[in-house]
Amino acid sequence: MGQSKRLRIAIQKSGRLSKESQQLLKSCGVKFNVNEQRLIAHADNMPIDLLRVRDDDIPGLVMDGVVDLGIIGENVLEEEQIERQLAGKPAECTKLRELDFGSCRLSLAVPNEFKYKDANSLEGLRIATSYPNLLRRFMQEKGITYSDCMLKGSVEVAPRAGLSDGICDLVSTGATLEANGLYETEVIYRSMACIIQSNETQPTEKQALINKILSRINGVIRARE
Ligand code: PRT
Ligand code: ZN
Repeated sequence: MGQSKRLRIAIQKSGRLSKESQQLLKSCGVKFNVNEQRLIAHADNMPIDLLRVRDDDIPGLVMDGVVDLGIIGENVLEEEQIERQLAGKPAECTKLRELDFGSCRLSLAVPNEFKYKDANSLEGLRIATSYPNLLRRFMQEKGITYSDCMLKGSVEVAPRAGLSDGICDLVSTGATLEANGLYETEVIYRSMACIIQSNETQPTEKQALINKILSRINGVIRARE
């Protein structure tokens, strides 16, 4: 395959980060049109290709050096990093900076009728989550044993469906928890979107383009503050 001369940036295809990721790059002067059917969008005015993928795939693509940059939630980045470390896969990349969108927190939550004192109240119980590694790290630090119930979606309905006693899920407004008769008891991780770079050594020109994009991102975010 060889290294591409064009800068490859992975962004979320569709979801909570996709519009703002595209908007940020457009604000940096990268001109492109997205065709919903296509994985790749080529920029017209710079040697940049955008790869539009599932957010979960972005950290791995960057850590394996398949793409040069990625825009991703810190929650997904950190979860994947732990997963890869455990699997002995490349797990390094460089966080260039946090961005000004995608804010959320990964929290523990339990049913309204649950009498929660502190994290020890979860001892021996089952917790549903899409973030087993971040959950394990938190529970190990607290010395709490628990079982997990791995769900990629619909985590918030697990307690009512009898699948778990509590959940560990992303929260932004708290409306989803409330609608499902749950309350937040503990924030275990705070997250924003961020831009990451692969640790592969880049040819001078490509690195210069990365520096240019980064300095424009800094300017765009400063102007929005
Ligand atoms: O298809 P793909 O795999 O790419 O997307 P996805 O469905 O895995 O992710 P997506 O688009 O839902 O979220 C992408 C990223 O957005 C997350 O990894 C976070 O970094 C960030 N983000 C910010 C959020 C939220 N806020 C958020 N509220 N991701 C998910 N949620 C969900 C949460 O899981 C829960 O279902 O929204 C619900 C809670 O929201 P509130 O406002 O009711 O509290
Ligand atoms: Zn995802």
